[in-house]
Amino acid sequence: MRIVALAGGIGGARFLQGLKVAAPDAELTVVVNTGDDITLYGLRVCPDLDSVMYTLGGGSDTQRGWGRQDETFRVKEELVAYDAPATWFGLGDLDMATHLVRRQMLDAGFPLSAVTAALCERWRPGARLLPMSDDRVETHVVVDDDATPGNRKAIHFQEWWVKHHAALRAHSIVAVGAETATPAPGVLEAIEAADVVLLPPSNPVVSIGTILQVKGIRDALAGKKVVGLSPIIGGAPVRGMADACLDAIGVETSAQAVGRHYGSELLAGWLVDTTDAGVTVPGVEVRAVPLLMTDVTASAAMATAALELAGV
Ligand code: FO1
Repeated sequence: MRIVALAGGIGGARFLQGLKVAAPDAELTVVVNTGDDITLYGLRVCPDLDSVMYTLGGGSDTQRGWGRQDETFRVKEELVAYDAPATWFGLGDLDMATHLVRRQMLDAGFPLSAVTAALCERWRPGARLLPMSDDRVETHVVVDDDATPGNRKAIHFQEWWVKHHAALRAHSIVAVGAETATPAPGVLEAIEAADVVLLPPSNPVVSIGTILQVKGIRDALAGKKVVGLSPIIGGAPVRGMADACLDAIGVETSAQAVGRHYGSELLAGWLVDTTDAGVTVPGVEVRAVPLLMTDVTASAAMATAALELAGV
């Protein structure tokens, strides 16, 4: 069976661990959001690609959800001592090697998809990881500019998410570059060949939503069986701050609202948690199953339920 998943970072990575257990013989391709990517100190950091790669490769810090296990932050402490900019973003010492290799390959002219494949030679995630695009797409958030009251400014998503904990009201969220970006090599072909496409419980706005903005991806999904899993349980995001993102696009933070936001154009099936049993999405088959990814067994059960709902 050929499965394609569109994934963001932490929630997506956790679900994919369960999917690998639920469908060990499936050919799995993961199309990963790159809108969170940020350039710092000349290094290109790709949080979602790295979260998926480390998590499926067995090297992630399962507590933090991002970055490496057994990580240290000595370089970061030195950057703080130099009062360097952006030290609010915690670059770990082990993680740094990934960014150095990526920077070197990008500078040598390799596209992000080739860099990702090279990094996965080491981590062996047990799935093919594809960036949604080799073109630069960066999510920026429009917030009030306190320096000039009444004016607004756009800040990088990571600054909003990590430095400000998404506490600044987001007037809009813009995937800069999405309008001209093209899908990375293999993305459209993988979707075309898929028996099923899954939308893990990633952030529906800045992860799944960003991937869907890359030209051609939404159209490629039109003819496919797509099943999604709600990242919202009982009116709240399971982790992260998807509610702040949903507010920015005027979508209520509920399993029903997110399902309807994706809509029947995209979804054939929508899995909600048992807390949200009774949710309806016009034109979409909805089922209620436990959606808390407390461990890989729980994630595997969710993945099985999603594949069953897809009828594969
Ligand atoms: N998230 C944080 O909350 N604080 C950090 O300092 C931080 C550093 C970081 C470094 C590398 C990386 O790949 C991810 C990192 N993240 C951090 C997580 C990141 O902001 C999120 O994983 C996604 O961008 C949002 O899904």
